[in-house]
Amino acid sequence: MPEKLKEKVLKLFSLIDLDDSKTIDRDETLKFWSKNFPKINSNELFDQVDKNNDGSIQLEEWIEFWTIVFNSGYSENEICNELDNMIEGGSWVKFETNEKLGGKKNRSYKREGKY
Ligand SMILES: [Ca+2]
Repeated sequence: MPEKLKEKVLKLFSLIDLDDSKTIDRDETLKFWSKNFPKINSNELFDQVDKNNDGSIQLEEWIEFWTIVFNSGYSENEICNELDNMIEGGSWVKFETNEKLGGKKNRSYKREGKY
């Protein structure tokens, strides 16, 4: 990930992470978007980023998500503009990532319980 992009990714994280615990939870996203559809924006963020569904987003999970977005064909400028917008309190952007495809593929190859 380019350095300029990573800076913005980290900046947005630290703005949401009010108590500086290096994790983001729903209380924090609700506060972050308190004047801008807090529930909708929070749900959309957690839907996309909280891959292990534990209700909090670790810094590693956050960086991993933006790496996936960057690898999904969005330009650095596009993502930086959207991050700037969110840093100013703008709504969560639903990026289309290649994740779903990968997810399906993984599921069909799952061999749970076979061995
Ligand atoms: Ca936190």
